Amino acid sequence: MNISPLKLIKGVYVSVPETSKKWRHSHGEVPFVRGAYREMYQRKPWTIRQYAGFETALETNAFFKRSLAEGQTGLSVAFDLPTHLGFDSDHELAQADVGRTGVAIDSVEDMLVLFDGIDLSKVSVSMTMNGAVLPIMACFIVAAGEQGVPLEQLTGTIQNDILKEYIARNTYIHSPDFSLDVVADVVAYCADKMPRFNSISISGYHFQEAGATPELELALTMANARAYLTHFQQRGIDIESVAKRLSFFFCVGMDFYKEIAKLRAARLLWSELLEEFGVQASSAKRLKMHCQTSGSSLTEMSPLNNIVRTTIEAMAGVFGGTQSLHTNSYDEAVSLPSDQASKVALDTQLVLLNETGISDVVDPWGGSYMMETATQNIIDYAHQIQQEIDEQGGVRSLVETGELTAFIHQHALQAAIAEENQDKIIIGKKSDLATSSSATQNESIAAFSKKEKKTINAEKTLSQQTQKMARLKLKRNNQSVQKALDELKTAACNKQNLMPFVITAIRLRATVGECIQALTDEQARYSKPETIKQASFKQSLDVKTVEAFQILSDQIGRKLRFLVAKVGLDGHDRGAKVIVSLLNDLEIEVDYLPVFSTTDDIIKADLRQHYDCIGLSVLSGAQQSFVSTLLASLRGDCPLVLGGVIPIDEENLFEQLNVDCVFTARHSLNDIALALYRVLSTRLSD
Ligand code: SCA
Ligand code: 5AD
Repeated sequence: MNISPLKLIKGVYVSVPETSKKWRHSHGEVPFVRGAYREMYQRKPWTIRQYAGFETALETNAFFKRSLAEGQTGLSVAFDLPTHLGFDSDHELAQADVGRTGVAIDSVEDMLVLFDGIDLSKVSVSMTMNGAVLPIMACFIVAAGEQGVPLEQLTGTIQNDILKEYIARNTYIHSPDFSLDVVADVVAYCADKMPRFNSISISGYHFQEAGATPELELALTMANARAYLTHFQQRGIDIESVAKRLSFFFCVGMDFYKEIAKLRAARLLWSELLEEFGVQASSAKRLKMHCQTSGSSLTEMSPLNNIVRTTIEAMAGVFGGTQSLHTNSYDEAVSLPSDQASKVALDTQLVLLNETGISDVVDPWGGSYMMETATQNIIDYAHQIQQEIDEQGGVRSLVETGELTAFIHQHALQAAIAEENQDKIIIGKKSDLATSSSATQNESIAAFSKKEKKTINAEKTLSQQTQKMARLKLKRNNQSVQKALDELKTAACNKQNLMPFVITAIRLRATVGECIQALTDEQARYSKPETIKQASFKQSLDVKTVEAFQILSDQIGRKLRFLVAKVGLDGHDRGAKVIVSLLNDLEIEVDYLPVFSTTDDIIKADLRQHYDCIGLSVLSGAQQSFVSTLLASLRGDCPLVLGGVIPIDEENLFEQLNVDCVFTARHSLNDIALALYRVLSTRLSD
């Protein structure tokens, strides 16, 4: 793929494109550019839907109730990584990650606690679940049933968007073919039994977080939407009957005008796409979206500035006509939201809604020369990307080759270069290791993060979940569970809709992990090919550092050898891959262990290669556990550096553990290169 980002929006615009005259009256009507509904927020404000989840269902339930009492109007569940990947909390690969980046759900018993005292016939619930979508949907359905809420009354959304998992987010379990059938099973089941439930949330958010520009985010989301429709059609699903419940999810970043234009363009593209698929009813062609402000736009330094960023992004979401919105917390780059930060994030929406008058006008940017031109440009760009994807064999094949992932990563590299060269300025993002003012600033973030940072009690969560599962297994009828799981396996072999089988198993108290295990027994877990594009950071790097590496390598008479590893279940690999590209530019030989590697994999790789340095990337908060395990078995003379979301107040701890350097988003590439050089030159001269 080789299309450059759009060069929008600078200069004076003197006219609107002809096409935009056609959508002048499109608020509430095809092609919906000006809004999904005629009266928009005057009739119903957007849903304030903050994404949240941590530790056990009990803790998250209390948080949900508090948020609803404080003015939130919908719920959104963040599951922990083991749940995403279909591992029960007692699985050995799950241990470090239980309850860390979301709530741990092992069985319907947890789901019952999660919604205890929350009336599921009244509150709509979004669940960000993709890999383990079958057992999680089943837990929700069974829990609602046991709460006395009939299926047809349930409102909410299941993310159920597996294509973007392969492309960017990495919580997939099965092969693409198998997974697409699972997506279709859920969509068909919901259309049949849960008419008020949105059966998919086709997501672009994660593309932008992984590096895509807003226009690329939209183009890829629409390409995925087309791939789903094609697949549903092949499966014999009537598109007309499911279209109304296919919803969307976008990121709103800091490129203000472009983000508004993107959301307007999205509605036209979807209505156009459904027409192509023969959908008749105009209400089915209405694109409904959730938006979330951009996590990756926020900085670790000067965290209060993030409130400003999030407010601006939220405004773009509202100007763009979103139906539902999450505003990120200002401590994003340090930890999960603290209580205070989540309150500010929620209040940001309440202020916009109640104090500003912004929601009084439908599509306030409509008719602006600039906005109409930008909207048309983005529509054209999306068509161009679709054409290129088609020419290269379509989304499904580009997912399998890793080409789309690589294309997004190329944009991430361009962004990293722009930041390094200061072509793109982000206020207070980088700390220059050499200057004393940054030392003062580091102290102030350390103080900030110590005082307010949310801490996860991972050990307690793990032990409570493990005990709860042991009790569940004692109480249930293990024979019936086994029978239900066997039937699930058979249904999978016969390509039946798996939803009813999983619901039966979950009702009998099978665990999430057992249901996934039944499926992976038939077909092993999928691992995707890794392709990492090469940037050229060289022009941005300090010549002296580049030369110093060269001299070091000449001195030892060979190239330096590094291992970069993503450890644990955390799928965020944007940063790790940028580092691989940086090391390549420094003429270092790099091996990359992709997402889901274990500390054992690292030790084994090092036994074979004897690396000059190992870099570990962790964004899930589980760094202490991984570092301790790794250091217990790693060669003492091998330098270890750590990167990711590492709170600054933990740095001393890692120093004591003999971690050579800790890097986070506040470090520039030049800082990282220089620090690595210092580590290596000291170690190699020892
Ligand atoms: C709304 N309605 C209106 C109206 N506005 N009717 C007339 N005039 C108006 N102006 C009606 C709708 O038709 C609907 O009724 C009902 O009111 C509810 O409104 P809604 O607009 O559908 O709102 P909501 O229920 O909130 O649904 C929004 C949406 C849904 C459709 C987008 O899919 C959703 O809530 N998505 C959230 C997804 C989410 O939270 N994802 C988090 C991802 P009917 O239903 O009768 O039509 S977090 C993530 O992935 C983070 C990253 C990570 O990696 O972890
Ligand atoms: N609770 C609250 N917000 C979360 N995010 C991710 N996990 C959680 C959670 N458990 C938010 C962060 C992140 C984005 C993808 O979602 O803002 O950047």
